[in-house]
Amino acid sequence: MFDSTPITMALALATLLNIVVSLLSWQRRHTESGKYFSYAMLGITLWTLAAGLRYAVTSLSYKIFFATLETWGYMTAMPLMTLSAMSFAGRGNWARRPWVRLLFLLFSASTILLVNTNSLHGWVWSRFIESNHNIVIFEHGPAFGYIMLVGYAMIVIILVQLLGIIRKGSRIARRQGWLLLSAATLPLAANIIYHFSPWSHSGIDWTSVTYSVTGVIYLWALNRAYLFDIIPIARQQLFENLRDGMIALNTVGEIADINAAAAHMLNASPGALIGKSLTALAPNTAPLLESCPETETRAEFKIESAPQRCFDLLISPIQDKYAVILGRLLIFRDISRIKENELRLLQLTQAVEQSPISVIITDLKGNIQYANPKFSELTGYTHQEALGRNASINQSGQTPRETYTKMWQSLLAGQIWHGEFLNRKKNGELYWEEAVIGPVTDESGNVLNFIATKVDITLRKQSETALRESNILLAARLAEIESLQAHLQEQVIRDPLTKLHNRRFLNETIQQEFLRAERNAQSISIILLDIDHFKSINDKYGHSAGDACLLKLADILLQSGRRTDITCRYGGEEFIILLPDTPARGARQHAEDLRQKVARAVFTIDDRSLQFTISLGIATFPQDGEHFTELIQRADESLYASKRRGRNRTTAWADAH
Ligand code: GH3
Ligand code: MG
Ligand code: MG
Repeated sequence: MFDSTPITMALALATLLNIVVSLLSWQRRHTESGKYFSYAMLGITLWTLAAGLRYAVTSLSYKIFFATLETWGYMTAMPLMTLSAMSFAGRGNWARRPWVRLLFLLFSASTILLVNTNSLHGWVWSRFIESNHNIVIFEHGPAFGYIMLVGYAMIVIILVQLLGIIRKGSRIARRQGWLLLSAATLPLAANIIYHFSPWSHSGIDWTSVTYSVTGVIYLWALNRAYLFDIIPIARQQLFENLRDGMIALNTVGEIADINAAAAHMLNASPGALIGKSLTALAPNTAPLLESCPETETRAEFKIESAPQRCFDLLISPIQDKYAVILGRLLIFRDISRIKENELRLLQLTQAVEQSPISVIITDLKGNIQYANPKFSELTGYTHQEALGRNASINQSGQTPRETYTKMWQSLLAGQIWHGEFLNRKKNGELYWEEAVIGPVTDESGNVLNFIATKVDITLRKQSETALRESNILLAARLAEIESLQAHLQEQVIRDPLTKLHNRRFLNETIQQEFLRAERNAQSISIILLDIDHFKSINDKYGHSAGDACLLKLADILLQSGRRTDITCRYGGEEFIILLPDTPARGARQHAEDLRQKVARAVFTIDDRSLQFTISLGIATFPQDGEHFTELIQRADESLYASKRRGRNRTTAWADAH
């Protein structure tokens, strides 16, 4: 009943292969194209199985049954294979369209229907001619052309999709495209030969037989070329799009693969660099590549360009699963900016470390996160002691509360604060510091830290205080000197006993008084007076009693005069009164008034009552003389006239002459 021929053997092998391919592709069903392919492979398996059985069985009716079954498999596989190719070529949206699916279903269903009903009409196979070697030639009816046309149409679609992939796809996809194309070409060639060559009537359709080879290609594609597997594509994309440069070198140091970023760094396209020796392109990589290929090496290398570029390079071995070294993978990252920033940071850090100004950085609560050496030098707290402690360790309690209140107000408002603290060192010593405290903010304006820069201003403060104190002292001294000077001046122009102005004062003022009188056409009178027999008072009562008389007389003179009168002790017990704007008559009245007051006055000295009299002489400007010396002279003459006439009297010069 069965006949095992080479062709049945080949088909058995193809079926076996197709089962394996079906199973393998089932694992790739997570991609759309993989899913269609997996279903299509079931159809192809049915096809090759049925074809094998058709050639094996001897009975004609079985042969026709299996030929019908072959069409089931073939017509299921073809549309699914077309859909797979479409989605593989990125036209998955077409494959998903209902009308496309309906069209495929119609073609398949109509074909299967025609084949299954062939016994009724003979449109597909018109005659079955039994040949030798258990071969039956199926004579084709008119509907066979339709079935062929539909099959070829689908193959054309498949080929177009594959050619599209080969033309535009990624490297991996192109390779897979070529594999699928070669897999599709073989059955197509066999089919064309079967239908259009002179041997077609031999009754053997080699199309299904070619699946023993096609199956191997599929196996290869699935296993080695990652067909329908997204992981290698994803990895390839990752490799291509990575900003880090990546180069795969083979064992002799030639570039086996290079991504766009690496090619860009070497100023060439990836295609132009494949196969080139890396050390020839970038000689400074040579020393790094000399390291043992099994070990992972990390290094930094520089490219002397303007500006200089710096790379972080990781060289790792590429090994297969048997630990055979296939080459080396170089991953490098441009760290020029990082290096630049590192250098800037180092410079700034050193500037702060070496600063003659103390610098601390605190968190938002004022806890010290960094303190520079100057801070330690100034405060006595070492870096370790200061870390984590609150900046208030320096507070002395002598800085006004409102200084801190204002400081926090400014800082929390994101502003820089400037002010002075009276702080305390670790050893308890007080010191003044001038501080500038500013917030550190991120891009969004959130305050992260505070930076305080502080200068010791103790010396300045001390000299300021000393200066202030000496200023106060100086001012006091100055006031003292001024008062002394004023006192001295008074002493110069006053008589120490009676406190009346003295002769010196008279000499200084009399000229002005006379000028004024002259200018204002006013009279001015001079009264000169002398105590009568003063010698005998001194003799009788003692010198201090004489002094007391002088004081009493001075008192009477002051009490009686006008504010504008100038009363001076002229010498001994002689007094002079300058009476501005006073004519002779007024002067005489005043003189008489004085004389009488003195004559009436009774003093008590040492329980003894005492009285004395005075003699007075008057001269008046302008009638008695033009110049004051002349007038004094005349007043003196008048006084002596009073003395001569018996004392205790007044004489005006005009009366005497
Ligand atoms: P006469 O009436 O002529 O003026 O007689 P007199 O005694 O007053 O004579 P005279 O004017 O010449 O004498 C002045 C005396 O006044 C001499 C002197 O001892 C005395 N005398 C002068 N200055 C002071 C003084 O400051 N204190 C006292 N106690 N006596 C003085
Ligand atoms: Mg006298
Ligand atoms: Mg006298």
